[in-house]
Amino acid sequence: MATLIPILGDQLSPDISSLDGADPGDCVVLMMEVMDETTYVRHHKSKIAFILSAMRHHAARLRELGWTVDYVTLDDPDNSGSFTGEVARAVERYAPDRIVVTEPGEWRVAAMLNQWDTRFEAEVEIRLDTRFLCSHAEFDGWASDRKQLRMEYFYREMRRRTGLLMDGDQPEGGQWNYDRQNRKPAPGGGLDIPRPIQFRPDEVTREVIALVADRFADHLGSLDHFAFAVTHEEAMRQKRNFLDHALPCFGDYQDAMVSDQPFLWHSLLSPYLNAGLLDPVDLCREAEARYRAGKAPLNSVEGFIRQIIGWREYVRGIYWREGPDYVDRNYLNATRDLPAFYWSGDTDMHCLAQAIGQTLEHAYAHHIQRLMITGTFALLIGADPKQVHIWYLEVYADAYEWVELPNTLGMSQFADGGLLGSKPYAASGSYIDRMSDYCGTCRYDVKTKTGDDACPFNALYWDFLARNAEKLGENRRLAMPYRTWEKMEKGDKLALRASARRFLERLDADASAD
Ligand code: FAD
Ligand code: DLZ
Ligand code: SF4
Repeated sequence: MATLIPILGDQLSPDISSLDGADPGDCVVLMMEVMDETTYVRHHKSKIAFILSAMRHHAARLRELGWTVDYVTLDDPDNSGSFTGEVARAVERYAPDRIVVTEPGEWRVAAMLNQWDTRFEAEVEIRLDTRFLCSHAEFDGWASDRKQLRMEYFYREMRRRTGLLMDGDQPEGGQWNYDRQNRKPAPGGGLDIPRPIQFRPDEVTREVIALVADRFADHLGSLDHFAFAVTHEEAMRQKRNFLDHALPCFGDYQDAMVSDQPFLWHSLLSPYLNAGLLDPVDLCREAEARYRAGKAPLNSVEGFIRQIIGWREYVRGIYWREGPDYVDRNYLNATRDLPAFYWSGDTDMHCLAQAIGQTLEHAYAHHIQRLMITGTFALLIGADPKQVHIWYLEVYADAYEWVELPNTLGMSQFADGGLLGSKPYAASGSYIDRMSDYCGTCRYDVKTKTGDDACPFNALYWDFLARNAEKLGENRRLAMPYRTWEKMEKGDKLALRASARRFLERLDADASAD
C-alpha cells in the first residue's frame, strides 16, 4: 500500500486536503478514537459524543464513496490511546511509503505530527488546511505590515478576496459593517423564536452515547439533551433551517439574552463548521443569496458573514501567529480560582445560572453569554485566565484551541494585553439588564451598587477598574469610566471597594469549603 491518510476528528470534510489527488485503490484512510483526545481536557460528555458519532458517520460515508477506511474505536483492546501510537500500529499493518495528513487545529497536536517524519520510515507530508480562507503565512503577511492588528481591516480583505457582499470594489450598501443596527435588547412579549431542529440519535449515536456515559461519567454535562446533527446531511438541514427562519433577525438580536431561551436567532452551526460537516464559505454564499433574493436584511447577513470570514479566520490567524506560549499570557496577573459553580450552575446570580445551566445541558451558549456573562464575571473577579481557558475548552461542543483560546484569553480575559481586543469586556449589571430579561427575576437588585442585595457585577466592575488602574488607566477606550471613577466621592469609592472585597471573600471562602 502506498499511502496512509490519517483523518482527525475535526477534519470530517469530504474535500479535506489530505485526500486531494489520492487514489482510493492505493491508500488507506485511518480514523482513530483515542483517549488522549477525549481526555486532554475533561470535555463535556455531549462534545465527545458529538465528535465520535460524527467520526463514525463520516467513516461510513467515505466507505460509500469508495475509500478504504481503517477505523479504530475507543474500546478496541489494542488501542494505544494516542494519534502517534495508532499511526505506528497502522504503519506496521500497511507499511506505507507515504503518510499524508492535513495540518491539525492545535499546537499540541502539531507537535505530535511534526515528530512523525523522524519516527516513521515513510515520507510524511503535512498539508495546509484549505477549509480556511487565510493560510498562516498569508495571515502573517497581512499582520506583519501593521502596527496594530484589528479584525475590521482583516475582514475587509476577506470580503474583497471572496467577493462576498461586494458591489464592484465597494461594500454592498456602501458600508463594511452594519453593527450599529445590531444591538437590540431582548425583545419583550410573546416571542416568535425559530426552533432549531433537534436530531433524534440513531443507532450509531446511541451506541456512542452509551460508551461516553460509561467511560466519561466523571466529565461534566448531560447527555440527556443530545440533539446534534452528526452527518453532513443533518448539518445541511440545520443550516437551511437557520437560513430560512433565523437569519432575518440574526443581526437585530445577536446580543440579546432571554431566560430559558438558549438559542434565540443564533445558527448553532459552529460545531459543524469546526468539525468539517459544513463549509464556511458555502454557508456565507448561501446567506448572501438570501439577502440578494430579498429574504434577509443586509444588517443580518453582513453581521453573520463577518463572524465567519472575519472573526473566525482572524482568531485562527492570531492563534498560530502568537505561538504555543500564547496560552501562558496573563497581562492582568489574575490568579483567583474559577468558582465551583461554573461546573454546577449552582449560583443565585440569575444571569450566570442561566448561561452555565444551559451550557451543562446543551454544550452551547451563544456569543454574548460567553463574552458578557461567564467571561465578564471571570474577568471582574480576577480569575486565572488559564483556568478560564480550560473551562471554555471543556464545556462547548464547538471548542478547539485554535478558536477557543484567542476568544477566551484574548477577547474575553484581556490576558494578552489588548492584542485581540482594544479594551477589556468589563461591564456592570446595567449592561446585562439592558440586553436581557435576567435581572427581573434575580435575587439581587441590579440598580443597587453596594450591600448584600446589590448586583455583584456593580461593585466588582469598579473594583476591577480601580485594581487595574496602572495597566488600564491609559486605555483610551476606558477614558470615560476612569473619569467617572476619579470624580466619584471618596466615601462612595470606599463603599464600592468594600462591597467587592466582601463578595470576593465569600467566593474564596466557598472555594476553600469545597
Ligand atoms: P452564531 O451566533 O450563529 O454565529 C455564526 C458563526 O460565526 C458561528 O457558528 C461561528 O462559526 C462564527 N463566530 C461567531 N463569533 C465568532 C468568534 N468570536 N470567533 C470565531 N468564530 C465566531 N467559537 C467556537 O467556534 N469555538 C469556541 O471554542 C469558542 N469559544 C469562545 C469563547 C469565548 C470566551 C467567546 C467570547 C467566544 C467563543 N466562540 C467560540 C465564539 C462564538 O461565541 C461561537 O462561535 C458562537 O457562540 C457559536 O454559536 P453559533 O454557531 O450559534 O454562532
Ligand atoms: C476533540 C476530540 C475528541 C474528544 N476525540 C477525538 C478522537 O477520539 N479522535 C480524533 O481524531 N479527534 C478527536 N477530537 C478532535 C481532536 O482533538 C482534534 O482533531 C485535534 O485537536 C486537532 O485539531
Ligand atoms: Fe446578573 Fe446582577 Fe442581573 Fe442578577 S442583577 S441577573 S447578578 S446582572
